[in-house]
Amino acid sequence: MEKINNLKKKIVEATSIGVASHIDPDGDNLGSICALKKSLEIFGKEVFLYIDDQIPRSYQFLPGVDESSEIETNRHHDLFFALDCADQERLGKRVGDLFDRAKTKVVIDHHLTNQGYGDLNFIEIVSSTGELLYEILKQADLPIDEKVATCLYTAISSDTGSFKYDSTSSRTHEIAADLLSHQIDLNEITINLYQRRSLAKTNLLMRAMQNLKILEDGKIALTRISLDDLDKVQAEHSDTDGIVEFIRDIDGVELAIFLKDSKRSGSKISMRSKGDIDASKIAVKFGGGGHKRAAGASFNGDLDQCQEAILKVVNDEINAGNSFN
Ligand SMILES: [Mn+2]
Repeated sequence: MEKINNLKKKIVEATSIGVASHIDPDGDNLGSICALKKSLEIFGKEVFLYIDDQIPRSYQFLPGVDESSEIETNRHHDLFFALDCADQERLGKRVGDLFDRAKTKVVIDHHLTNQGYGDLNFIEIVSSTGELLYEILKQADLPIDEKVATCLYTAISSDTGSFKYDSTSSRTHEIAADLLSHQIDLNEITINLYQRRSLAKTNLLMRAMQNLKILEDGKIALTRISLDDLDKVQAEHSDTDGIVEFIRDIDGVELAIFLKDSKRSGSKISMRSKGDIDASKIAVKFGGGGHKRAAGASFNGDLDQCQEAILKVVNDEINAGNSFN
């Protein structure tokens, strides 16, 4: 509680507050930053929101997500929040510089691998940053209105796979129940998050299915999408979201691996698991992280090299008798 009181004091004293997304922002990240921005604004604070990347279409409905500020290199904030961001590099260079210059840096996150790079660190292993932020807003007696509730519900729903992952606790549902009581439009959230797949994304999914490999007696599913694939169906980078879950859901698959060309250079690995396999153990071997059921990493090499490397690690695990039997 002392940490919460300290945070509240910093908020009360601050004249200028920054709240930033990480690069490749997802629903938990965007929902959490928009929720915090709105709540602090209702509390009477001036808040600068920084989203230095594209906002996926599914999250463009979030209240306040369109109110992000230009990054001005000479701006200083009294208080700066990094949410759902496991390490400072993930803020990107420009936002990272703003973070560095802030008087007090606050980190709110639910990633196990977060070392706590802020002055005030709130790191707890719960379903989502949205869930953790809800607890903090409540404890700090900061306002939650319909808009804040919409953002928090979106954050939690998206990061729990619509309340399906193991990380979903009875507390997660209690929080969701309270958020629903704020008259949020659940149908609007459901349609935006789960029921508006574009035709381009659908075509991309078909390409991913053409690249699908089923290995190890059906326990491993692997597929990949190159920049060329994206081009051919005129899909956006964020349109690859959902592919890894789609192949995870194949009967008998215990580990789903999705590889794609990174926006910048190299490749990206996303994994999902069901059953006993801990995907984060494999991700850590590539310098990445995450959770048992959802993990990822970056790879310095092209898709062929990436595929070879990850299959070797998975094979070693199998030969060592770990995870798979
Ligand atoms: Mn998250």
